[in-house]
Amino acid sequence: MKITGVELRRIAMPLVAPFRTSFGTESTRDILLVRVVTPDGEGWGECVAMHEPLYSSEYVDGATEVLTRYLIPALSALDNVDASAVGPALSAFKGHLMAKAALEAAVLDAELRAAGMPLARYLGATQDRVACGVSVGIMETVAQLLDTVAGYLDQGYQRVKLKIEQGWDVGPVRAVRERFGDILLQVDANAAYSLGEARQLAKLDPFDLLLIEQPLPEDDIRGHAELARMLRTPICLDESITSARAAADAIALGACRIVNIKPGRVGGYLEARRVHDVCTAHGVPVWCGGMLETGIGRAANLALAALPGFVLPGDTSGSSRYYHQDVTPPFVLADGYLAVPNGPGIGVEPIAEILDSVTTSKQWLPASGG
Ligand code: SMG
Ligand code: MG
Repeated sequence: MKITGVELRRIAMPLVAPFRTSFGTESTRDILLVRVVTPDGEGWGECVAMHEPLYSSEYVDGATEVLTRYLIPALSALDNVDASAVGPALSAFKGHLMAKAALEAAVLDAELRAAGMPLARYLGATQDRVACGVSVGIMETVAQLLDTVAGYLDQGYQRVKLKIEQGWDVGPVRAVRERFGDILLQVDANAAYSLGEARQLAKLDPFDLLLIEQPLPEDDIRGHAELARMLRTPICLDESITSARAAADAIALGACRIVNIKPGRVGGYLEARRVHDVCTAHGVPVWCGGMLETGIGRAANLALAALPGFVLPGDTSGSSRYYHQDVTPPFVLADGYLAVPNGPGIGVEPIAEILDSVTTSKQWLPASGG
């Protein structure tokens, strides 16, 4: 297919509650959506970059700029585009994996809708529903944390992930373990610690956590390998895993025993599947991460999370965990699971009136001759 044009749309989505991590607090999600239009139909992609470059180097204004100036023109110039052509067409431009992923996702959605093929089937999914966990932010008090966790467990979430940082690690973990018994429990540090704090992190060992996610900086693979030898709790990498090759390296070096897969972080769903394949071949369990997506990104993540290597519950929570009103029909938890969409492409459509009501800006980039 030839691209007719691409629409970039910014939306502002207020979160049901502020979400605090070691790198900041998010109250309204500033999201860039990509709509690719072709003669055979259109497709949607959600960019997971955040408002500021605090989770990773990417941020929404930067993603918009690189898409507008480089990525979309390069792709729009091609006579024949499908999802497999996106990576090669954009590979000359370094980095910007989240921006690339959003564009590839939109092309893939358009291609699969035109072919009548669900994304889950295209990726090789083996399940029709996905076990869901929930990620719980840093709170003012432990009492508030316990109330929040209790509420999520009541809703059926099968696993709880606590965000940690210095001063909010062993105490909250102990409190949650003591109050809720043998629930599936894990923590995420978002790179807040250094190797010198290994003894503090080892204090988490008695609490039988499923994993500790990204304790050290993104580029510190050797540090994670050393830390792994000092902890009983398995290390899971998130920020560090930017490609299938990065996953292979981290596994070979003993830096992680589990991998969090986020399609945006690795440059798209095709690379995400390759990360899954590498990990599965090494016997490394994976799970699907989250970036506070709307229903558009969520639908696609559920398709990915239905692949056979996703053996741990992911950060794929129901729409109500994030937003009072999602831009798609809401994803609702049933017995701790979300159903994998089975319509063509990502299997859901944004609701035009809702989308318009949260839109803060819109830009149409026609392909030459489009
Ligand atoms: O989508 O449920 C979600 C959020 C999951 O904790 C989550 N994501 O490092 O894994 C992570 C964070 C990144 C985003 S924090 C604003
Ligand atoms: Mg993480």
